[in-house]
Amino acid sequence: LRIESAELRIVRLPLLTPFVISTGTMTEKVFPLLTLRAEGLEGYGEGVMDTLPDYLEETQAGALPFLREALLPQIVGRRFASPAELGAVLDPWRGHRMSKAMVEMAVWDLWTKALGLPLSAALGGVRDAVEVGVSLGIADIPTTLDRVRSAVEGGYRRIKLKIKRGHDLDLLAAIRAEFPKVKLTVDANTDYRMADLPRLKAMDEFALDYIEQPLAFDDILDHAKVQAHLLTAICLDESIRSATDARHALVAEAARVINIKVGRVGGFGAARAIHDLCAAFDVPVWCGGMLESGIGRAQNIHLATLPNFTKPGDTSSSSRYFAQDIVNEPLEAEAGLMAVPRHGPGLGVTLNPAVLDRVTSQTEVFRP
Ligand code: OSB
Ligand code: MG
Repeated sequence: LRIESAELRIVRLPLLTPFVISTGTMTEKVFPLLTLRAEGLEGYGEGVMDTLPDYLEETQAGALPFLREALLPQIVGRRFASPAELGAVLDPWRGHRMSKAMVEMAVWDLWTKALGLPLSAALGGVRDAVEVGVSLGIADIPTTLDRVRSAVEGGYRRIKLKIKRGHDLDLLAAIRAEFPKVKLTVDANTDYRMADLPRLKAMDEFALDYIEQPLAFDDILDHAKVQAHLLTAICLDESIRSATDARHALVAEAARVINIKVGRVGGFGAARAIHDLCAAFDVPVWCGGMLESGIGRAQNIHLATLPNFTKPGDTSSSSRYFAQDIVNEPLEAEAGLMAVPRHGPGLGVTLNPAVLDRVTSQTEVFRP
């Protein structure tokens, strides 16, 4: 595959409902979208970095010059026989895994389109639909109860509640009173400290499937200390930025579950390596999300077909987030199952150019 050109857009999609987590509120999903062109084909990569470093360190402001000045000039005009050959270009650069993921995922899309295979098949996926749940932002208890009710009625396979210190135990008591049996998890997005151990221990009585990322994004050791005191499993999200992070967490027993986001860890190669490592440690994984558009959702769904994705992921229906998506194919869950998009090989979704142009705020094209 010779990469003939690259196009980098900044896309802005308004959210139907503001999404509130412990670190802040999102009212609009702003993301970079990379298109690579080769041999009459297009490959897509949706970036998950935010405008500000409120989830992890990487930002769009840092990613754009890195892509523009370093990565894309090393990619455009060059030949790659497979995504594995990208390591020589991507690996020498420190960090920036979200930017690297955009390039890597776009090459996987191109490569599998050239092979005529669904991306899931080339990855080694074993299912044609994946189990999904919902991630519910922070809201008052009655509003959250309404949202849980509608998600359960919609057939979603688990409910994840965003929590923060002081918005946790009362909320859980109220949800459990009405839904004693529903598969329930919480996500703190790093809001807790070691001193909050009693509060975290108090969550053991709510039969949660796991507590996601209670402590700091860069603190695996303290998660191991907390995990040793809890009956409930800890799940790491922000702390797992690479296969090395996953190895540290597994060896330290810092988590009994891991959330893999392909856009966070550097692409499908790294995501699969983390998946395999977790399987070797008998630790189940699930596929997280970052409120992605249809391109990022398709990336996530293909990844989640790998065998050790045994817990429901966060890729719920696109219509829960956006009035109109940038892809033509509806990505809607039915009875808690999201079908793998198969409109052609690769990611199996197609862009809607009219919608995309309307929501693009900036476009740059790169040629050899
Ligand atoms: O921690 O998983 C997270 C959204 C933005 C930033 C971080 C997270 C999330 C979600 C949303 O939980 C998952 C989704 O519906 O895409
Ligand atoms: Mg999370």
